[in-house]
Amino acid sequence: MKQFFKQNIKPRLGLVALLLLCSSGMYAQTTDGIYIDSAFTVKSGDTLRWYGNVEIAPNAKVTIEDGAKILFYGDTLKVNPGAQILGTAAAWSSFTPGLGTGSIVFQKSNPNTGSTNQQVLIGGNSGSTTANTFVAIEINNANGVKLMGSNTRIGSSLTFTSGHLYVDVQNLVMSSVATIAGADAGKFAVTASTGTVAKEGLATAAFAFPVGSSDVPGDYLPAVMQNSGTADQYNVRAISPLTPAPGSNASAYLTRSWQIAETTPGGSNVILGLQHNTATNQGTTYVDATAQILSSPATANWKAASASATTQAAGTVAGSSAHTVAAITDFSTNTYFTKGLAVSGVVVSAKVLLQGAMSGTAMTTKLNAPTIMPTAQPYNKAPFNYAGTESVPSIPAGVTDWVLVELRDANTPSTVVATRAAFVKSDGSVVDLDGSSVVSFSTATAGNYYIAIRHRNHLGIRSANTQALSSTATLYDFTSGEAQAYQDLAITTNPAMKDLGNGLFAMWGGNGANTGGGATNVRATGAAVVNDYQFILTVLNGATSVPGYSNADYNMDGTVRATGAAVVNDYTFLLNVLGINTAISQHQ
Ligand SMILES: [Ca+2]
Ligand SMILES: [Ca+2]
Ligand SMILES: [Ca+2]
Repeated sequence: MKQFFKQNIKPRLGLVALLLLCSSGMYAQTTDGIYIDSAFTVKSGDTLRWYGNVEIAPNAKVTIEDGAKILFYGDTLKVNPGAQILGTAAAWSSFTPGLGTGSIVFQKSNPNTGSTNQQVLIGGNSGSTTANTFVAIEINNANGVKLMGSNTRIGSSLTFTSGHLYVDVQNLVMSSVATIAGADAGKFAVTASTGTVAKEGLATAAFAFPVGSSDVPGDYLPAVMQNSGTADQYNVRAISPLTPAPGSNASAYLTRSWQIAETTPGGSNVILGLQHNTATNQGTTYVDATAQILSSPATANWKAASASATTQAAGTVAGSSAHTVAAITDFSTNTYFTKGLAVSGVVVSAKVLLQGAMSGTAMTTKLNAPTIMPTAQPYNKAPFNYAGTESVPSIPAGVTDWVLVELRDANTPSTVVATRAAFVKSDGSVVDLDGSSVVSFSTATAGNYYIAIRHRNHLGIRSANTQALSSTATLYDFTSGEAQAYQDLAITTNPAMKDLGNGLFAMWGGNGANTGGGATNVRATGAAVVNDYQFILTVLNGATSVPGYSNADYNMDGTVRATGAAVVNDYTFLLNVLGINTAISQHQ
């Protein structure tokens, strides 16, 4: 950019030359560049015209008195860090940067050249609240103005007369008292990249962030905020496409969203109004009348923004497609907002026991102390082939192992509607990744399902009947009776679960050979694919014992063995599972 200026600034006019042009009433007709490197004032009532590019030096002081105006017809206006733009010269020692009505108007076409180029504003604001603050800016260029190189801060006002302000990767920062006027569906701040419109010290006075997309004309997405909590700076951008993905109900969503950040996390009490226009892309089943404001942190699914998220009112945002939500307290957990129908989600609260891990009336946690089990879900291979990305930084306390939880279709229970990897704890409770919550299926809709539980070396089970599932948890306890699990009457050798004899029922263990013909039964004889004893020998590969997380570790103590005392011998455990039977079969 520096090179650009060096090629275009000729001659460099100093204070004397500019004052001469100004005071003489003969406005510059040249399109040559102008370099301002000292104090310079536009008097109240005067209108100055700049036809070429302008650069304001770090030590320059440009005063635009109230009622004065600079019409900028050049292509690029650059303010260097350290330069001062002042609203009044009345009190040099006590001025407030940026306050006043004197404005710089970005205007095209250029009467000398006919240029209608988009103009560039390099605002030179490094983040300081005082440096390089414009008093007032007006945009009157059909091709708009683009921010480049640095942020632009405005002390008093921004006026849209014609054309957009393209913030690109910069921030347009409005002071706590600055206002924006004239924005509508034809002229607004385009936030197509990472740049935002920021408002300092936002408090109870409503402020409209005039953001939008330029993908299609009229795609104007203003957000209005009022904050009765602790005043803070908020940065807002409208983004497209929708981020993050909303899950399976994507067609019911507005395909635009807003990203809102606060500078100091927490302490907000914000009423947020979001508006879109008919030009805005909508999902094929989006219905404005029933839409809610939804929110999401960066990586989760959308949910209703708060308890009052269904509140719909024109409220602080004018227009037919305005929605409002109140009492948002924290923008670190509500980063993204959109409009649509919330996915209510389904939760499963279940209790199961694994025969191999039983120790008295509870299960061991030997795979978790020290941690032998993986921190990522292990069901990404046959026969499960579950591609879920469930993982944790560390295994929560009390966890016995990973299990797979499935929602099965109410009419065709072999059809899996939704799947989650989750943990089973020593008391049998099946919990989500935090080690305590019920298991969430965030993209499933409320309804009747069979609940199925599967494990890597135990035979799977499913509920005897369908369960009415919703976002409200109801415990389904498989351990309390044989009839809790579906019983396949064609299987006569064994019931669906092992009767532990102490009033508890558990999933049958010993199923290390769990693919092909061996997937749904436990055996200690026969061809290798169905022979769960042969599976142990294959894992041992001649060794006496193999430590680690293995499907051949039937008693779940962290070591595979086929010899030795009964308490450490996985083969002995397998024989105990079988009892007098040649095979134990799965009822699922
Ligand atoms: Ca805050
Ligand atoms: Ca098997
Ligand atoms: Ca073992």
